[in-house]
Amino acid sequence: MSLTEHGDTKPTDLRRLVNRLAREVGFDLVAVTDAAGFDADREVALRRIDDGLMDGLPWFTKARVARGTSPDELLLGARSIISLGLNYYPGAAPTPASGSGLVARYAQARDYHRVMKRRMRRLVIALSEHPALQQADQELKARWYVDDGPMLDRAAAARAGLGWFGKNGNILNPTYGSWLLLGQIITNLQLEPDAPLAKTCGQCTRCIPACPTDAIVAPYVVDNRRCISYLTIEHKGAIPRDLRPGMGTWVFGCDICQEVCPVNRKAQATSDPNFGRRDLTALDLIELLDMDEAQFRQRFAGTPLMRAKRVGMQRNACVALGNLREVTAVPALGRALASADALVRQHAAWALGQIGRDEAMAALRTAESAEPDEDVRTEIRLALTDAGAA
Ligand code: B12
Ligand code: SF4
Ligand code: SF4
Repeated sequence: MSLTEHGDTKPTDLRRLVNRLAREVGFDLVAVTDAAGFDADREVALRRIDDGLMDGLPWFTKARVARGTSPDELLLGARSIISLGLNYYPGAAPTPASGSGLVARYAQARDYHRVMKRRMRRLVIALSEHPALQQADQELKARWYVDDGPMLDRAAAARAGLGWFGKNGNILNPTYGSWLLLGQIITNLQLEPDAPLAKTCGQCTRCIPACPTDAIVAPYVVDNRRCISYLTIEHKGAIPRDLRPGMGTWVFGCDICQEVCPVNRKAQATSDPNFGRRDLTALDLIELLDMDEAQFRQRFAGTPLMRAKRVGMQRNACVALGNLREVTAVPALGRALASADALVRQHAAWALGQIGRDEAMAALRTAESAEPDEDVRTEIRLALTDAGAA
């Protein structure tokens, strides 16, 4: 007997069950779409790769897009996709102390992959153990993905009607705005699908000019290489000099295109204790710059910040300090010029160049003669020119 032919497992009954269980395990939103291929989204994603807009993410390959937009390749016999949303909005935060580095709200939290995957697993187990399904005498098949899987999470959420595509690329929901993390369960269950929402951004374009690095190159199109989120988290090397000033004091991710979004004004704050960690709202940049590996791990283990690694975070701290241009940061940046990591030395040099002043020039000149790395030496020379001009 098929799962849908049994009296207690009609698509509508199952839908109610899925909705109830999803909320019980801790999701704020649940919607369903069928398991047809995401053909139009696949074409868009492949074109983005061809246009170089996904450059910098070597794992975002055409093969991955092809697989991720073909649910039946991910799960044999796939019939439905349960799209899940988790509200992470911590509410209005106190204004960070001057001299702090900003962390995107989604990362002021425990690692959400773990949080969401655990809940999805509980949901699948609860479903499979439910008497309604057990009577149907058919094995429930399911696979679940959050972020790091090949699926296009936003395309699935949009088709399921969980939200709509904003011009900043994010999925917006009338209740939670865009402060949502997304995940999917692909299953062999035949579930009543939802319709996509009929909402759009209308005439609003506010997020596009608000992006300080001009990463939203057209409505719905983000150039990965220019996005602060990419630059601070995923990018491993030197940050292009022309993008550094636009990064302001963001040291992990960026929320600007969401902060300016009018849909987010009425967003409900979460009560989930995994999110809204006040100790991660704004980081002391000098403390971050002075951390050794053990201190870094002790402070950030189990949080998304680990992804950028200590060296990446210290690089970002240098950029933020350069943008703040406070002379009080010169001693710490001087110490960073002696870091074992060339990447940190390179960005410390840039920061000192932005601050200017005699103290910064002196630190740069001392470092120049002893610097073994050619890239860092070049950066020091450019910084001395910047500092002179400042
Ligand atoms: C790679 C990636 C990034 C990259 C590249 C971003 C990008 N634009 O692709 C970087 C590192 C920059 C990034 C940044 C962020 N990310 Co990210 N990221 C991803 C990831 C892993 C893949 C995204 C992807 O497939 N991109 C490919 C392109 C083609 O997809 P797309 O941008 O959605 O494109 C669609 C639209 O353009 C639409 N479209 C095209 N034309 C038109 C026209 C109209 C009229 C309409 C309506 C739609 C439309 O069709 C396209 C295909 O579906 C997903 C997780 C996942 N597995 O899906 C998370 C994900 C998208 N990221 C997420 C988050 C939270 C963020 C940040 C907010 C984090 C932060 N605060 O720093 C920023 C937001 C930046 C931004 N404005 O987009 C969430 C989004 C949640 C939400 N509510 O939408 C996701 C889904 C992770 C998750 N599981 O929760 N991210
Ligand atoms: S996350 Fe920041 S850098 Fe990226 S598109 Fe939005 S405003 Fe621009
Ligand atoms: S700021 Fe305006 S255009 Fe941008 S996502 Fe929000 S509603 Fe859409």
